[in-house]
Amino acid sequence: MLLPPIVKSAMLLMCKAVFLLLNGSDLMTFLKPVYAATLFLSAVLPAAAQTASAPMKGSDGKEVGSVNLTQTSQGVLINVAVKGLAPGEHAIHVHAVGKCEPPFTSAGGHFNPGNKKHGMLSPEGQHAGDMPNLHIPQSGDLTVEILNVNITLEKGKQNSVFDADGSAIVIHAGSDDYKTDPTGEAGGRIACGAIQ
Ligand SMILES: [Cu+2]
Ligand SMILES: [Zn+2]
Repeated sequence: MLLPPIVKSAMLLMCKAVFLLLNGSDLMTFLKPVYAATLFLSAVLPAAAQTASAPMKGSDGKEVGSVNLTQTSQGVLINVAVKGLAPGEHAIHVHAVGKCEPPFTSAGGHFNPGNKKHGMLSPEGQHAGDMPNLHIPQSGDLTVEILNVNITLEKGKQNSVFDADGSAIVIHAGSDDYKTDPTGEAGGRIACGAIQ
């Protein structure tokens, strides 16, 4: 019983409208089970892919792009689209707090629910929020996709980015050396977006 979400929503809306119009009339005896069945179906049918986003702002408050996150069976697929950044190598991480106030120290350290050390080159690594560097071309604009297998968008899980204080995507002035704990020596924070 696979219905596209648009059909599900339309069915539900129609039933809700009829429910409101005819509530109290004799027809309700017939319609109530239909309404109940529709509610039941909308609860048990598979939901659309879970997504989230992080609008990225520079330290001057200007928008520098956006990050879109999609839950997959293998982890979270992260689409990063930035513009006007300094060309070169820049670290990008998921940080522990969903708060982006310049100079973005408000976002806390790297998202690290597993209590690991920083970096994929560390034997005790890595933080769940650690990811490969972005290579910004001369134009300053870059769109790239990253699969992070260590995080989830599912609330309630130990490695969920939607924990009590949220999480943020942070881009740094320098590159991540993938080994220096706890920051990867990536320098200052040039862009930040709270995941919502
Ligand atoms: Cu970072
Ligand atoms: Zn880290």
